[in-house]
Amino acid sequence: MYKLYNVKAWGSLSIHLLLEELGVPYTNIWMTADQVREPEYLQINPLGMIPALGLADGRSLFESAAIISFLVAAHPDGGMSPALGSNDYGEFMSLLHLMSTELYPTISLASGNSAYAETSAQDTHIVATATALADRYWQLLDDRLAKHGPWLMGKEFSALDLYCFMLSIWGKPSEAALHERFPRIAKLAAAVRARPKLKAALESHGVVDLGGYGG
Ligand SMILES: N[C@@H](CCC(=O)N[C@@H](CS)C(=O)NCC(=O)O)C(=O)O
Repeated sequence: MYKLYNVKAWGSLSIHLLLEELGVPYTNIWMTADQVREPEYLQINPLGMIPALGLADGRSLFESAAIISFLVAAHPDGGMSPALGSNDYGEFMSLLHLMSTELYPTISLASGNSAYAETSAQDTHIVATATALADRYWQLLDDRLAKHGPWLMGKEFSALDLYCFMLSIWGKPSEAALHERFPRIAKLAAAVRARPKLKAALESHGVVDLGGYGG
């Protein structure tokens, strides 16, 4: 059985929602920020970050996009990605990596979160650059939804939409402000929130309502 190392409204939210959509059994391990920063947790995720996914053989996976790629491949009948190896899957991977390697760090830098806190606090130029880059990526995603929506993979809901939702709740200066500027992201977030399978998990992270994360 999987073990999900989980902090409320942190990067594990997307994995938590994906496990719920897939309907696979897992043990949920709620962590505090302090526990994540304990040296013992480095055995689970050497980066000292959330998320991490423990496997039945004792190993653990880290990096959110890697965990998502693993889960959709390990549970291909779960319907949370296009068919593995198809061109659509290639497109799915491009968008997943755009969000995880470009958008996620720019959001973290712009908000001074996590490993970036010191850099962001010291360098206002970096914060401005990260904010502008994040806007550019949000626009790209919003434009794609306008053209090919309602979901990032068109008519097919997928793990990408859960990931995009997670990033959107961290919108600055608030989630509502992000929604005003990017209306298709707002629509996607509302549609994710309306999915019956996700009700309990969304409640447990305190993100049922717009701005639940504090923005
Ligand atoms: N590249 C990592 C980024 C994960 C990340 O930034 N996680 C943040 C929470 S959203 C974290 O665990 N920060 C550790 C801390 O603030 O101590 C991934 O995609 O998994």
